[in-house]
Amino acid sequence: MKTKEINGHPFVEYSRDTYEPEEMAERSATYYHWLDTRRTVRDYSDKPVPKQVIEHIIKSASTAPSGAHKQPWVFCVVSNPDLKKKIRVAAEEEEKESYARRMSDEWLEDLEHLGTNWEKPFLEVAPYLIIVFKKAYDFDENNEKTNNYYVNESVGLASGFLLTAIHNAGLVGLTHTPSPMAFLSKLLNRPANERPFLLIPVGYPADETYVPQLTRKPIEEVSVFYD
Ligand code: IYR
Repeated sequence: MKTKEINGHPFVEYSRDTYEPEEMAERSATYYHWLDTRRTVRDYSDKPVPKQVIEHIIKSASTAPSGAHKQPWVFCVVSNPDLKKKIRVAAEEEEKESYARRMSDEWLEDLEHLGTNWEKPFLEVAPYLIIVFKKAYDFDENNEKTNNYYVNESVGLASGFLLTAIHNAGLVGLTHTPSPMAFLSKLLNRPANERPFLLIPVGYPADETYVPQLTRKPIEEVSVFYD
């Protein structure tokens, strides 16, 4: 392996498989069609999922790029039934208040076609809840505060990687955002530098699962090419 130094830091030579245009076109099309079969699912089976699968999914998420390679994320994995129940009870308490009073009429109307409400049975039924925390700052080996950069972008990317890894495993997930999320810091005993970012139940879909009939925006609507 060829190496060199930049600013006194080690670099290793990198190369990867590349493809001729035809194969590239085929691979990118195949990947798109596969990724397009991912759906947000709210109905879960309680069928167990091997812990090793969850570990691989988290390792995949943690390959995401991050500001200054700080990897400012922590994935809390909850399978303990008592803790799942506590999370469900606390989330539903907040969601009840949100749906009844905190969300605007426009917001509630925008959600109607998704069929969501304050009830969150998946928080108990799904075998795993992955709660993604962002690290607003960190500590070095001397316990001095250190900075993280582009934390939301970084943790958003890692969460995207997490969702594709879940899809790849043949499992389903849901980007759940109970609001406010402070109860998660408390129930999971997280330190002050860690802030809840997303709660993602992971599992098999329920035997009979329905998702809203959605279409995705066509490429013309989501891109601008400057040739
Ligand atoms: N957090 C609530 C409400 C909700 C908000 C949006 I924006 C959604 O896309 C879906 C739901 C809930 O989880 O029900």
